[in-house]
Amino acid sequence: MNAKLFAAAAIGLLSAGCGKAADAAPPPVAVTNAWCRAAPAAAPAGGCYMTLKAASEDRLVAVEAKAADHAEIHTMSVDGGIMRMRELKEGLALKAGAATEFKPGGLHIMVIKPTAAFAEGTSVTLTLKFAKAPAQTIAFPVRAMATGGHHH
Ligand SMILES: [Cu+2]
Repeated sequence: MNAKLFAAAAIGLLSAGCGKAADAAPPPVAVTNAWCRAAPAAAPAGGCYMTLKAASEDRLVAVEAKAADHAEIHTMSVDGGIMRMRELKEGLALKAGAATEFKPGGLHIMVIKPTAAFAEGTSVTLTLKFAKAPAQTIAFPVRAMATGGHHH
């Protein structure tokens, strides 16, 4: 479905919610491989990653961070040889049954002005909000960049 149509449909459902019993909420979106990348205490922002899989078409609409100013959903792309990040202000569409991977160099959650350092062994609590599926609050363990994979 077209993303804009989908968003409009979701808003329509919300505003039509009074009066009759709501349809049963879809099952929670499966969240796996959640982690945040370790960063120095003075870092102005930190990156967190995960894999999302929704049973039915949905949308990640927002992420909330307790111990930070706020969090944003970002993509990263190479533009003229320069890596650029862009905020997905309308969230991210999730296709039914398809895994969406957030990873360094691609989709990520940007935690802005964290109040505690992203130190290995700690975790970062984020709440994922979806258009249809119930919100989920998850502790993202902090890890150093994975070794053995891609090196810069
Ligand atoms: Cu970012």
